[in-house]
Amino acid sequence: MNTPRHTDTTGCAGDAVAWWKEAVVYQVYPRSFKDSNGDGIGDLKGIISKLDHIASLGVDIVWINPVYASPDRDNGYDISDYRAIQPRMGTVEDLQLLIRKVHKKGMKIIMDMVINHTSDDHAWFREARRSRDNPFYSYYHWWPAEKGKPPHRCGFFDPAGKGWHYNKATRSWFLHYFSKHQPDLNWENPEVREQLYDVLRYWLNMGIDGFRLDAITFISKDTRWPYVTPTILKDGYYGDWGHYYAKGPRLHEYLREMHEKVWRHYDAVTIAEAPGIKAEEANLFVDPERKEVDMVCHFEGIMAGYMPGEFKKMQPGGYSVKELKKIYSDWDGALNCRGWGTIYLGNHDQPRMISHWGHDGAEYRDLSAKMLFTFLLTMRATPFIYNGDEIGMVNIRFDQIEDYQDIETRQVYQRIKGSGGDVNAFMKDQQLAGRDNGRTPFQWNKRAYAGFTRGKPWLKVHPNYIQINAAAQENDPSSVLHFVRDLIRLRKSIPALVYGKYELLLPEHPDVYAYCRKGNGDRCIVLLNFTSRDVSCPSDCPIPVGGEIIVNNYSGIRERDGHWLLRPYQALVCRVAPAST
Ligand code: TEU
Ligand code: CA
Repeated sequence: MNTPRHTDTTGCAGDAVAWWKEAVVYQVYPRSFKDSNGDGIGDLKGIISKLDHIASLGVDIVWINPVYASPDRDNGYDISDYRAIQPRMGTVEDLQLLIRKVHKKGMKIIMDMVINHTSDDHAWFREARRSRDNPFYSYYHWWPAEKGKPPHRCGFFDPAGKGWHYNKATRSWFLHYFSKHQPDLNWENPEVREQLYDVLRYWLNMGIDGFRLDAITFISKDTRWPYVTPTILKDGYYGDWGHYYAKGPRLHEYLREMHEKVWRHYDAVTIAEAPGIKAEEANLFVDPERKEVDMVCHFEGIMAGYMPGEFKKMQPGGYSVKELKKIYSDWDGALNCRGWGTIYLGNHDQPRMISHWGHDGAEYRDLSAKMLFTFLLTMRATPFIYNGDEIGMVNIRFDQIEDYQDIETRQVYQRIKGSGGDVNAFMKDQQLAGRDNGRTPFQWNKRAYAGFTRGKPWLKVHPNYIQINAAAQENDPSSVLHFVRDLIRLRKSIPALVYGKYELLLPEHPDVYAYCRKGNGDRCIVLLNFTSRDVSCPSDCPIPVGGEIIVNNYSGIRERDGHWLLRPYQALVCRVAPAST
């Protein structure tokens, strides 16, 4: 698949063909995908046993979340040995077998790499915290006690919201943007950078095809440690924190160095997880001339509808379709002719796609899933499918804090409780937004624990697995699963759906997201009703005469008074083939 399938472009230098632009990514959350040995935790052998399912979708890249040695405080996002596989996940041999099998099926495999921080159990940190003279002390960021208290920084997963933790032996605080078990690495130290580049080469040499770079926008810190006003650095989660933390003075210098020392020597794809990055900054990362990374996963789309300055609290009434259109159109506009985008509607840090953006009640569950997949797979960006979404999995909505395993939910609960906040409101918000909603075990079939494990799963299985599971979807030609497969095939057969220009239609329509994808005389018009109501598409809605409907999640199209009438969550794609233009 290194050779791109398509040769036509829009004529922009930045739209040059590349295999990863034509790819569809499938994200596997290994812990919850398939358990092979009955310990209740998904593992590498489990993934291997389900590769047929993945390949059957027609996806090109498999991204696996971290499987390195880790005390698992944050499900692997706290690495204690960069070159070892977490024994619960399997062995290096299992990984090598997975790589071979994925390649044999014509797909690529990328790993998640967490290099903003390590685990506090990593040998570097165990040394570092012993004394200031230890050679590893300078691998991390410290604030010495003789300077008084450190200036406030956020610890996103800290029960007090604090990003500095005091270490007695060194009489200093260490920095941790996430939990105190995840100390931030000191990228100012060239030895740290060399060590990390070596880790990247190690896995690339083993046959890995690239990386998703976790929280990479946070690696550079302003080590003059300026006082930052609380209005900029809110204790709250989604204030402006991201924009501050993602603006470290040497960030782009580090990314260019990484490119020069690592990526340049491999045909690897690099995807930067980019919290805090706005559309206008996107090209600083992905403009090919800058030689930094291939793509970024921004947060603006996924955070639409959350209350600013609050911890993952949804706005009453949810997101607005107009806001969504603006965000995605701005990103497309910013990248147009220069960089290349990504699109995702869910991942392991988010609630389930259908519960978040669609409707998870029985009546609209499948319809809204199909509409959302139509959106995901017809935009001008590399689409990321999160495992389970293709079979229509939805939020579990726990009502007890004990059911949650996620460090984020648990710590924020402590924070709110400790400060006398409204824990009941928080529990309600978590039913919509909590990360564990997206992490419940994959629902394979209607056997015990949804066929995920022979033992007891590490996180509860959604009770709806009897109806919603891969086996049932497989047997139903009208299922979400079949729809997704068809859409992926369609995206691959129509170059305009990959490289074609994106043009927003009906910008003022409050419910319908409509756009056109154009390239090489080919034109596809996409109409998406994001609501559970019948809505009319005004007469200026340019359904062309002679167009062919190539996607419809209903069996027909309704018309009233010369207007198209879109049914709840209806998705239509109309193609005006090259011959008829
Ligand atoms: O997430 C980075 C990040 O910015 C998170 O704070 C994210 O905003 C949050 O999870 C949303 O609720 C990455 C990983 O994807 C996440 O799973 C890790 O917990 C985090 O880094 C720390 O490594
Ligand atoms: Ca297991």
